[in-house]
Amino acid sequence: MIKLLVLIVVILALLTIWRIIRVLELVRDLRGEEEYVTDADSKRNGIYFILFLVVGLIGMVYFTLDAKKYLLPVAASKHGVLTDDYLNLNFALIIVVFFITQILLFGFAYKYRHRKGEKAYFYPDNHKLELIWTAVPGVVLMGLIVYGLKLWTDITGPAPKDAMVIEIYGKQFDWTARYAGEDNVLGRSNFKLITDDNPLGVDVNDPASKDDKITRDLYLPVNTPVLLKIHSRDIIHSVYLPHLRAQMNAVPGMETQFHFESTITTDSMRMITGNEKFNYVLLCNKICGVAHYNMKMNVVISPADAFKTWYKDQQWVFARPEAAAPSAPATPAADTTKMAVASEDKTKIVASR
Ligand SMILES: [Cu+2]
Repeated sequence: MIKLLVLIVVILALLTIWRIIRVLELVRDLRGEEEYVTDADSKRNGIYFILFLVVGLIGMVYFTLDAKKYLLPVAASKHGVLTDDYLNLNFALIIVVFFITQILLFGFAYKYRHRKGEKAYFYPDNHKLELIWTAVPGVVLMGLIVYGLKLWTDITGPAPKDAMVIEIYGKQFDWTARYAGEDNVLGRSNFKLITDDNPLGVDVNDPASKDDKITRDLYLPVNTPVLLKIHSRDIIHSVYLPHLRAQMNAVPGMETQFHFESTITTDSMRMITGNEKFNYVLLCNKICGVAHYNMKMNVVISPADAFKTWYKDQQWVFARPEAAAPSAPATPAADTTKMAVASEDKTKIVASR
């Protein structure tokens, strides 16, 4: 409310100044003064331009630095570092061009202000200049685009052969993970097979599904290539791992994928950010309904051995009815794992089998 009032006052003040200037102009007209804009007026306006430039640039630098606190911490994946560097390169170029053009724009407005008796120099064209300021930005932009395309092709290209395969399954409004197990092959799945007991529609007759494990949290071993195979049960969702700089839509009826290699464990990231409660997270980044905001999954990145311990403890092996029903939900392993938000959920799901 206060802000609105301040805004109204500022607008009214500007309007008043404008009216006063208009009145002064009329007075000057009535007096029959010849010089409409004097050299002093031009100089004053020129100085205002310079002031605007200085205040504007200081404000721009201040607010840009201030906004840093809203940015994500350092990228926790190999390709994330490259995309961050690429983004920073773009920003660096934009900032340099911004400073040069703004200083020239306002500096020239001051330098070449109107002076009595001076005539503007007629300078209609200069082919050499025009060629330079067309070709240089063109070449720079082409370079950026070609490098960006190469980066994108590498990121979305085939995953390394040894990448650990994990299915990420989205539905309104949660995520489930299915690890491919020892064979590193996900058993077939089909939406027609979805039941309460088989929420991902896994085909139990496919031998590859025998060792699949379904979990509510996403654990990832650090420094290991991971291939996410992404499915949706109902509508379009989007798998978004902001700290890993990874995002891919989850589209019903088709498989999408994204591969990456994490580089920073949850524990290390807690030290880097100085936030003891830091946790990686997988979010839905498509507005998919009323509980979209709550569609997220805990992600833990741990050293390979801690991951193995956790994985061994996961008891939800699919398509093994002969196996004794898991008695209790697996408790997440050793480190990092106060989160285990999904423990309760897990109990429910396991119990429903
Ligand atoms: Cu969603």
